Amino acid sequence: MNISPLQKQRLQYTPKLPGMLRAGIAEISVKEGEPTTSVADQEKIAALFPNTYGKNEITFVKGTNTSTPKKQVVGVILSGGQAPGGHNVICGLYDALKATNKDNVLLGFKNGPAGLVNDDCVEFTDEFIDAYRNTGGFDIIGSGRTKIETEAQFEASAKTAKNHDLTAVVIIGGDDSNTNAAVLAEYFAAHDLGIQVIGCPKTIDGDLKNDDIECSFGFDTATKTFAELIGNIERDANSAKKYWHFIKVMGRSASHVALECALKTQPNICLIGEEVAAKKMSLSQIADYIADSVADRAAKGMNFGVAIIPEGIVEFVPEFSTLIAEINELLAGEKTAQFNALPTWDEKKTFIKNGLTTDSYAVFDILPEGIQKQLFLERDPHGNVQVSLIESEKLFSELVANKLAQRKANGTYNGSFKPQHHFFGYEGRCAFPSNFDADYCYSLGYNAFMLIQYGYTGYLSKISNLSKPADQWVAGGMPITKMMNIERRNGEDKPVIRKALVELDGKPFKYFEAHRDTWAVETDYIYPGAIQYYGPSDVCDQTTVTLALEKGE
Ligand code: FBP
Repeated sequence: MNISPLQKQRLQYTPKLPGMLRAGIAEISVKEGEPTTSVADQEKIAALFPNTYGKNEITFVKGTNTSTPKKQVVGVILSGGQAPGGHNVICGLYDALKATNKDNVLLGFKNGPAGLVNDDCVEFTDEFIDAYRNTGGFDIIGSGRTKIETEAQFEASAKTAKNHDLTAVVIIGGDDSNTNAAVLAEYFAAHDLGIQVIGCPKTIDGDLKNDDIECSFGFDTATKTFAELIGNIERDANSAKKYWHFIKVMGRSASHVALECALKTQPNICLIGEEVAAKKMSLSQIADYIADSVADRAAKGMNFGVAIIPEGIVEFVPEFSTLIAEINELLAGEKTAQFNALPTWDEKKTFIKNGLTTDSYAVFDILPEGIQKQLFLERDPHGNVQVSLIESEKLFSELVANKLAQRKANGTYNGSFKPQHHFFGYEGRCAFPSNFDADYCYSLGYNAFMLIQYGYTGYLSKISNLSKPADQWVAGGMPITKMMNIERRNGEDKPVIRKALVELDGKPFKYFEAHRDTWAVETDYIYPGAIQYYGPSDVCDQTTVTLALEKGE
């Protein structure tokens, strides 16, 4: 196989482990901490997870390994969207498993949780694993978004586990997948199957974090990749001095990715969905906010700029969410066919006008026609608007153009506004993991095996103290139920891991808030450049600005 010189080098990279995991398997001991309770709805969560709720937090320490020797057959699953470092979780898991007992077996279930349900797996060997060390992507076994939630799926999973004599399953995923891990752990425990389940926190979106989990893996590499591209665009904007760049970045629900990119690059504008929702901002207010920066800069002779837009922004705009809900109602059931049968866009618009409330139609009416059509054409299998496909970078640049045209007409603006559009998401999800993600992921996997070896189930592999050098990281585990609460999902109360949104009183947002007015009118860009894998530690090993600010550094 032909591989790039960088990949060749990265295959040789030795990921760093937390200090307490470095002495070798024989010298990893466990220290039990306090019993845990869920973040909310304690009674309900305890009732739903009678076998796995309330367990103790645990930390690994240097000391004699007192785990019971037993042959382990572990299955691993990659779940949900790709995130840099997933391969290293599997490598860390494999290395710890084989170092404990060379007869232990690691199976990779293919294409997400469906691989466990359908019994589709592969056995890892040294040669297989070695080809994926420190590489990006999830192609080692593929990923998928199937949820194991029906009785039939649980039974099929148990059957697969029995077929292979599995002793444990490791699920590498985001909030939904780890919720699933907790449910599966409870199912296996309730049926006395002797199969443990351990989760690992993954998602580039950064919204799986809390007091225990300092960050999800992949966030560091993805934001570094996007920030490199944004910095390059800033430099182009500052060179050509003729374009305003509207850059949408991934992050389906929370705006952590946008905020981290802004902290790294100091653009003129960065929208934060959580703030838009808290201030109940309308589309028109947001457009005015951006137009103010465009006009102020134009007045200083700078007809260029950079605006970062989080992927999930429109769902945070209250009037837009109402519009989406009304459209979903309007096209429910048979009405989609009726709508599709209308031959012209004008007739479709009349149908829409008659079906929406006056307020929602007013919001619909100010949208560019391309976006209006997107709202009715791009629908998911349940008939709902696919909000993530809305080109919000184009939506906002067009709304801003309209505002500027009005300002030009009343003589308050006299600049030139030429927008360019970008969407960064897939560009960052499979990058070679940064040293941080390579080390963090390998540690998460290695640690997951230690949790298995010590008999824990329903736990998340936890590595903390992450803003410090790796030898000071702390390895341990936390019951997944500790992160859970009850939320309404598809009309039902469900136990789920609480998603972490950007906190408006948190240090990262406060820092951004204190500086953004200056960034809006000055050209105070930072150009982060490409991720560096070799060289001085302050260039290669530092993690995110978000984490540094959260830790007060
Ligand atoms: P996860 O939550 O599964 O980690 O995925 C997040 C994400 O990368 C989002 O940022 C993005 O909206 C979504 O996946 C895209 O999903 P898909 O790969 O199905 O297009």
